[in-house]
Amino acid sequence: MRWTTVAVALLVVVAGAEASRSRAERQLGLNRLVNKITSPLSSSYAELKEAATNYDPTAHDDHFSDGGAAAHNLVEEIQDHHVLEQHHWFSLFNTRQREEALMLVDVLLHATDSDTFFHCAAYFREKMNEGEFIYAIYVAVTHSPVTSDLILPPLYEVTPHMFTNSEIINKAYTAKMTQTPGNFNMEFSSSKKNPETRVAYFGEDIGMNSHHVHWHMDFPFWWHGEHIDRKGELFFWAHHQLTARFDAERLSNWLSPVDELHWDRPIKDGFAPHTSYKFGGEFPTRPDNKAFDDVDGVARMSDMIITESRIRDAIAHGYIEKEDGTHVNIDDVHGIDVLGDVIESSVYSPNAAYYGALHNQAHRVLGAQADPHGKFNMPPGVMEHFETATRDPAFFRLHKYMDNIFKEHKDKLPPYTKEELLHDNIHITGVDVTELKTFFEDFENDLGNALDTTETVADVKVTAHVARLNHEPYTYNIYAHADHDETITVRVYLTPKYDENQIAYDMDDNRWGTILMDLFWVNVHAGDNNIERHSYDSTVAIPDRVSFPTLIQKAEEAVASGSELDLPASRACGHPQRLLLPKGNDYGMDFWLDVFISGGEDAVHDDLTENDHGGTHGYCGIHGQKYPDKKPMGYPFDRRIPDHRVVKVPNHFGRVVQVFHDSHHH
Ligand SMILES: [Cu+2]
Repeated sequence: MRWTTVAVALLVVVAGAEASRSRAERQLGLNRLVNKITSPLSSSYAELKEAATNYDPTAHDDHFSDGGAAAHNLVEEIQDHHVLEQHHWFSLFNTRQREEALMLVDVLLHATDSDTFFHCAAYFREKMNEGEFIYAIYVAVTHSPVTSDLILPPLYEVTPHMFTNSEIINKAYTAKMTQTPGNFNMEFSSSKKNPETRVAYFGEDIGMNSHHVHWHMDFPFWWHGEHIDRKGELFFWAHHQLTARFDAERLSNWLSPVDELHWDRPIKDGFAPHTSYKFGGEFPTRPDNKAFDDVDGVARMSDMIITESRIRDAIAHGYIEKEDGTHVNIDDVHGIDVLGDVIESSVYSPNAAYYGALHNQAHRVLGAQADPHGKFNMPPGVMEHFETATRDPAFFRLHKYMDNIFKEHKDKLPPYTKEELLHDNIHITGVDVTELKTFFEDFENDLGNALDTTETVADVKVTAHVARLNHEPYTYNIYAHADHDETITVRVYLTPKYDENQIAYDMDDNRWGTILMDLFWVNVHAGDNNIERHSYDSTVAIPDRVSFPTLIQKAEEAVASGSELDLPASRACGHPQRLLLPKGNDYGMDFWLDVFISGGEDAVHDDLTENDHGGTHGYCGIHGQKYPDKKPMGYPFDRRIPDHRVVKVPNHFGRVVQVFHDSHHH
């Protein structure tokens, strides 16, 4: 009797392996795997529960592209009790914890069908640390062809502790204990006495945090899989844009642009995160004017200074010295890509032993300043997680510091000449834009996953709401005369016109603060053209994420009724559409709006006029393909402009626009 049941179950598993799962079924599987991550899989998830208990990852070697090697390896590590316990914090910057998470990534990325993917995930979910599991499955879903059409549930609703103030989490617990639903107002972490609070809506925006963590999942520094195009340059560019955008937000809030960090001077701004790990206690707090301490087991401050000077030496020399002593030239358009790999540093760095890992070490050093010698057993700081790092003002200081190193390299390159910038088929005669207006609105997110689940206590609805920046949709019209039909490359930039003292920036001063608003390809015909473009078409931004409760409901309904999942696939990497337009002010903040058109030969793919390749290539490239624009990211404002006349080509049009802020919005 018993044996028959086992045999039937085996048959079901084997039969299941041959049938491919619909998108709705796979989405449902993903939702269930990441739902309530700190509790065991719900017994109502029969198939996953069964796999968690009875699936044997080492018995399916032909379902893995590596012959099951990664699965055998991980199972062995678990059997030998080498892996991190559950209910413990996880940080990607912790070397051993990262190794474990990557072992699971390895298993999942080698799974060749969805059954193997989901059964393995269910099996390891119950045996590995929850943080490692979430990181691994998010990265695997991002990169595996088996799951590439799925929607990743928003991390702020999967691991709410990383995004939500402890005060709110405590209220959520009380709500469940007393079985009273609640919707709680979340404040920013500092008081109004701290000028940095004026821009906390940017650094603490959960959509921005989500973009940042997903950027690093699309482009992991440890990535050794298929080559990712211009990964180092994208590291520079995505963070450069965060820096430029943060400075613009500061200017509209009467703050001066961010000052860079110095290893030999105190960290001016402290930070109290008001956030706790689900397991591991509170995120450490750093007071104002903390002098840097060496961090045991990570780096001495003198190491940081040496690493920096080796990189700056390389920039001055114009080459990177590889491990074998040969040179990689960086005094050209590809130099930025190499330098990005070096500074991050990623697996692509030509000589990490010599040039170190400036960015990653800096994150760790900053994160550990509250307890540099481990005397107080503090868990990692907010700087040691990509989803929490931008909350800390030190994040932007650190990135300004690295951004200035990149600038040192870009400033060494020769300025573009008029001949290089001129595209004589196009003459832009004007640019119109509808009203540009920002406002704050209330946003609600679900906290259900913050709470523990048992079969005996019912869940109650708990949500948080928080003020977030948004803007009215806008449209611009670019009027361009063409001599002949052509596909053209259009770049749209926005740059603050005045500094914090209301002194107009010189073009060469503010070009580094230029914000990419859109990058697209369009066909023009001989004669006059009106190129109309909407804010929501921008290839820089993604729309609001589908909430986790909605995602769960839609997938369950679709599977139950045997219909398709009626949600479009969408990338998780992308600047939030809401934050596309920097905040204005009551009187209208002046920005330069620059439109720069070049020829279709800058397009890397042939179909860019009708295919946006996932929508968010501006800061996130195209997944699995080449970055669509052949020109350096930020072109033509990436180089010095010693003579304004050079950029005054007919295919460039600059005008001043005002961005208003409606402080009385509803
Ligand atoms: Cu980052």
